Amino acid sequence: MLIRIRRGWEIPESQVTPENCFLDRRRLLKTAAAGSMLIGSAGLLTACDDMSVAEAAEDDDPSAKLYPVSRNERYTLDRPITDESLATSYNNFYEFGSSKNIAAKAQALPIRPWTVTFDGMVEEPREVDIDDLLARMPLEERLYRHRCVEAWSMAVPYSGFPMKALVDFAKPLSSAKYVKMTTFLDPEVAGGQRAAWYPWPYVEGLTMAEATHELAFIATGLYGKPIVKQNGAPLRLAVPWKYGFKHIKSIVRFEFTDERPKSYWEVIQGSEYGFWANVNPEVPHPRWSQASERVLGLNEQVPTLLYNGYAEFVADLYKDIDTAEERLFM
Ligand SMILES: Nc1nc2c(c(=O)[nH]1)N[C@H]1C(S)=C(S)[C@@H](COP(=O)(O)O)O[C@H]1N2
Ligand SMILES: [Mo]
Repeated sequence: MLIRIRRGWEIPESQVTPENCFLDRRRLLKTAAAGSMLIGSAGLLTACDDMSVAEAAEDDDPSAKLYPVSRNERYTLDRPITDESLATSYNNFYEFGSSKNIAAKAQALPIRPWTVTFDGMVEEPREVDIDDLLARMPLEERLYRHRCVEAWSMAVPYSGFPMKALVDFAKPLSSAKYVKMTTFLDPEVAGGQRAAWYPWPYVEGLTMAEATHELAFIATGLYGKPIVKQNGAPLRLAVPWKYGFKHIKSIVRFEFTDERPKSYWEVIQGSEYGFWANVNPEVPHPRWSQASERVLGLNEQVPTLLYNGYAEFVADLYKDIDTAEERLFM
């Protein structure tokens, strides 16, 4: 018998599923196309009918046919899913500017063809086309909380695959200690990259233990569709126990190394944005408290949880690290 113990932060699934019109509608359309439609669908369609723009855009994306994918129920939320319109219009993506309002500018990013490079300490370096990679990876959907270091948060359904599958595919040498990830560099399409005082391209890093942890996820979809450009198409990182700036977008390279990479924000201001960046309500940012967060859409302040609520999954990763030496929460 399978006994599942509900963790402290979990709530009944019924409180999050009503947001899932996007899935219901897509299933409905597929059923209709197959000719087995029952009456009553018109009302359902109207109820969930706010996605025509996104649907038009996905017609051009060769990965659109892969989604939606089935949800992995292991990862649950303690709050409703954030509205898709909010999660795709309130973004941090400095390549396209330092405001939250970069979605329109991000549409200039060409996402096909898109080549991902695996190199550094690997058996053999290789370059892979994103659609070939997607075809080889085990796609699933996960509901994850996202906590920005700026003390706002949301809850989103990512589709994608465990980063462990990607690491296995890359075949790193046993001497590799870190994976360094790099965002595209193209100042012609990304106006922010013309600002020479930022250390472009955006870089992030994880230890091998973090990268192969079950929660580390490569998101290639969002709300049951290919991930949109402003959220980091065609592939971005999701490590929900860490602050949002670790979630590097539009990745072109995974390099395996035995040297700890210095990440983009660490170069800009290392005293405020460190390598580890694990969420901890008791460790304030030098300029503000991290004790609570503003939940986007609810406009409600809720207490922030240790490791963003994922302590039961990840605390063990850090048990042997000397906190006098390493700032795990900054
Ligand atoms: N390449 C790149 N990745 C990035 C950023 C960025 O500016 N450039 N911003 C980060 C920050 S601070 C956050 S909070 C998240 C925001 O992701 P979202 O827009 O999908 O919510 O992306 C992260 N990834
Ligand atoms: Mo962030």
